[in-house]
Amino acid sequence: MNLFEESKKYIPGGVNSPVRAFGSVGGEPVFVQKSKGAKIYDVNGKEYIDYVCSWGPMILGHTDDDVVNSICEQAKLGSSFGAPTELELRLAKKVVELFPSIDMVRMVSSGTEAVMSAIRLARGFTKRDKIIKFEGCYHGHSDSLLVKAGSGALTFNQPSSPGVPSDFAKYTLIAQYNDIDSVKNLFKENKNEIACVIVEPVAGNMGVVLPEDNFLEDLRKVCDENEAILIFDEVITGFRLSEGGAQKYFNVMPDLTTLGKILGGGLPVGAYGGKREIMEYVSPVGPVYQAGTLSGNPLAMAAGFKTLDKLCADGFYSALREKSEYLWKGFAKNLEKLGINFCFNKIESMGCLFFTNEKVNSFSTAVKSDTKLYAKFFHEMLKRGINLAPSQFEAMFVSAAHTDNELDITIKAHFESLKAVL
Ligand code: KE4
Repeated sequence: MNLFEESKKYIPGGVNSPVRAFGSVGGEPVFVQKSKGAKIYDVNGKEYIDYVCSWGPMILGHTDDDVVNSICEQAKLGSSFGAPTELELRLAKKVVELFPSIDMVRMVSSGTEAVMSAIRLARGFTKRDKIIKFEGCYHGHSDSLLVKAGSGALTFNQPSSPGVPSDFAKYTLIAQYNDIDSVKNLFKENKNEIACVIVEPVAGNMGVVLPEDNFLEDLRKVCDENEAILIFDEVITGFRLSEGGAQKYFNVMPDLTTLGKILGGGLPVGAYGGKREIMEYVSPVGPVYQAGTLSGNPLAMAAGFKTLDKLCADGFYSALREKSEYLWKGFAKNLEKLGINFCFNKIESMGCLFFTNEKVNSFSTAVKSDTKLYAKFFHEMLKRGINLAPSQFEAMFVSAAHTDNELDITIKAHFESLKAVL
């Protein structure tokens, strides 16, 4: 039976998240059956060295023994109670300990839910309706944020989704990443009407685009000047760039932070947190309502806590950085040997090869990439057993489980694949 054909009869596009459908790279998606360390195995037993890492969460590598044991132990005690548990308190305290700007945190079940809640909170707290996001940044699929979004929305060339009433989308103002003047102009044109600015401190959904020239510091300043809330969407960068995310890495403090992915260690978890004064505006303490049947789910709390516990071990990030730099250097040597000057953006253990010779530091430069050439490269790498994101506008991730040998195999495959497509 062709699983994809069969799935398409029961699940829209045969997938539970659009970007998995290989829509922009063509061909049939790999159906994964199991995983271990840096490897995933498809239903035919073919193995791949994985750099999707479930879109970020698997920073320890797949099926980490300690994380699996934590989940199994907790499963025997109960998977969901709909009541407070010590597990969620323990994880909340860990997040507060690790994230300098977070005094309090609320657990939810996805990054989308975290962002949706943080936006509602910012609007409720400031009593303003408008928000600023950046073209090409993706913050999940809640209505306010599906305007000029990145990730799958960009991949399928549907950055603004049907189904979002224009009356609603008009409250979402669009600025350009790394262009602080585009933000200042919006504040000037919408005086005292903007509740918040939401930004990916490192953009990971238009490929990887790094903040430049004090962009984050300037955002902090312009939000202070306009008494607007600065939200760092750290669903990708949280626990990825450092144990305290991008805000610790760049030492720029937002008012609210959204988290997900790594926080759940592979189970569904999102979270939003920040200054006590703002967070106490959330029900049941304050008037802004937000709730969730499986929020703080015991299994997810157990997986998340064990994951954070392990990435806080001495030397975790320096070892991960070393692995990542080794891979990035291998890629750079390949490009040099082949006389290619494509733009490769990277920071710590996340990176992206843009199929364009231009420096990519904005949405407009990112979309100049040759997505057809990326698609060919993607399949050449897949053929060689390397699993990359099936879209030019995503990031690749290195995990603590990638061995030197697997990195060498990847560097070799990268050279051969580029040679084959160019
Ligand atoms: P989820 O609702 O998918 O857990 O999180 C939404 C989200 C929020 N913020 C950022 C910065 C994100 O990157 C995401 C989700 N990321 C995409 C891939 N870049 C998820 C992959 C998918 O949609 O299948």
